[in-house]
Amino acid sequence: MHGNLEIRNNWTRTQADKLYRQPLNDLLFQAHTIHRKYFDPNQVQRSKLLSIKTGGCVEDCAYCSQSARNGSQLSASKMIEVERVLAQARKAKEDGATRYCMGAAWRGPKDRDMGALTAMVEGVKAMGMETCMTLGMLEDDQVLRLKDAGLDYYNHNIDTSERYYSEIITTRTFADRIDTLNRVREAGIKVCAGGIVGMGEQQMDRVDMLVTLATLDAHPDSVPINMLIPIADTPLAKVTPLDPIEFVRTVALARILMPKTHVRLSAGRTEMSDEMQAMCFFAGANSIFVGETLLTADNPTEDKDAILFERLGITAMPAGCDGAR
Ligand code: SAM
Ligand code: DTB
Ligand code: SF4
Repeated sequence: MHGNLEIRNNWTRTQADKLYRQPLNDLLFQAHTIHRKYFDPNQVQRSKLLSIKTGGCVEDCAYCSQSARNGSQLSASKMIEVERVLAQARKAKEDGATRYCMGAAWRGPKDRDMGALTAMVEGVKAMGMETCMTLGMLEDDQVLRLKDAGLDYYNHNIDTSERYYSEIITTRTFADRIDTLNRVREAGIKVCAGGIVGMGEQQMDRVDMLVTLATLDAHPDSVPINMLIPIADTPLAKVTPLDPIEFVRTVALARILMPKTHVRLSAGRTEMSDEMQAMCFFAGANSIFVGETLLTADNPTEDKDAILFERLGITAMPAGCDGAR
């Protein structure tokens, strides 16, 4: 437990549910008040993603373009060479990204991949950017090798509530995800863990997902909130889109439950209006992915984001600054 009463690991579902359902103006006011207490409200951190191994994944995540078990047409590729990753990272740095996130369509890395992965981490760090990887489940020795290479963050999403999890993924369990998160945190790598909304879940699933994250032994350092990007031929291709106000409520609740965490407005921004994104920044989102591709799906162009930041008076969080007050 922390000394500060606002930073709590003992949130109950009832408390969180009450916060989520309060009148929107009250929820936004409360979230924004907390946001400005802990962060500069006009600064947003920018991360850049690269898919270092695309498609052909053995897992059956119902939302994902990269699962070999879904009907999607994406073909499997091999892991890309270290030098190519570093060349892309250099470009991202020139474009203003402060964190470079490398993602692979794996259930988990194989030991034969570890040499290349650690070389990527070392190379990107040497450029002065923070490093993040998302590679699926990790064993203890793999965590240690990544930590030794200097990995700053590991992204591993719980994706939804424990209750709804088996509707979305059957090839691994919610507990498997929590195990990897605990291993990563115990090794001293910063944790990035969030989920996806708009997958046909109930309001209580969104609340429960955030309560799970906020009651881990320590709050994740960053929490990505993804809006489902419906991918053709996947089981979730035709799911009814989520009311944008529900998305904003989810961001606001994440901010209230985890005051010092970077809340990332992640996948799905191409379908969001500028006004909706502005509401999310007011509600406490203070990080985004930049660049026109996420892993496989579209994201707003740098130019479009630059105009949005200009209109909102938002500036990019400088490198090496976590934006905290
Ligand atoms: N294979 C690794 C894993 O699952 O942890 C890493 C890559 S995986 C694509 C990273 C995250 O992207 C997923 O956990 C999910 O939260 C998010 N994601 C994947 N497809 C998405 C989609 N269509 N819409 C929104 N978020 C998505
Ligand atoms: C996260 O929570 N969102 C990012 C990152 N972590 C790895 C990935 C979004 C993927 C969106 C779908 C795609 O590009 O295929
Ligand atoms: Fe594989 Fe990750 Fe996609 Fe699931 S989300 S199918 S584990 S790449």
